[in-house]
Amino acid sequence: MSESTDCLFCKIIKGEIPSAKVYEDETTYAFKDINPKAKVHVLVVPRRHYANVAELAKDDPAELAHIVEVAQSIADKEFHGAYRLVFNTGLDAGQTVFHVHAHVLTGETLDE
Ligand code: IU
Repeated sequence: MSESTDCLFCKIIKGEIPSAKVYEDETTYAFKDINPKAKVHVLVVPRRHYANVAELAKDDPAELAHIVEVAQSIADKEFHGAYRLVFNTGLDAGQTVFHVHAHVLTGETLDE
């Protein structure tokens, strides 16, 4: 599925809801999380709508690899390449927005 009309992150990607953009290219968009859990907390999302990382990995593994590259480049800039990458998957794992997103946590030393 390429787009979901009720999806918050689809609306952010289209500019219908404002966000603090960090990076964008043809396939991928990155913006600051509104409730940061680290000094730098960025969400990296594919423009195409996939509900979770498993769907993305199955349908477009190159985009998943690209999301990791974008995360790496953010951390290279913000914190000498150190970062935590989290994909919450499923309600019981804390996923609240069902448009796949990588949480990139960086900018400071993280607790274990
Ligand atoms: P989760 O893995 O689905 O729980 O992550 C959703 C994230 O989206 C969470 O960290 C929120 O703070 C964040 N977020 C946002 O950045 N902007 C929004 O308008 C909303 C949620 I709603």
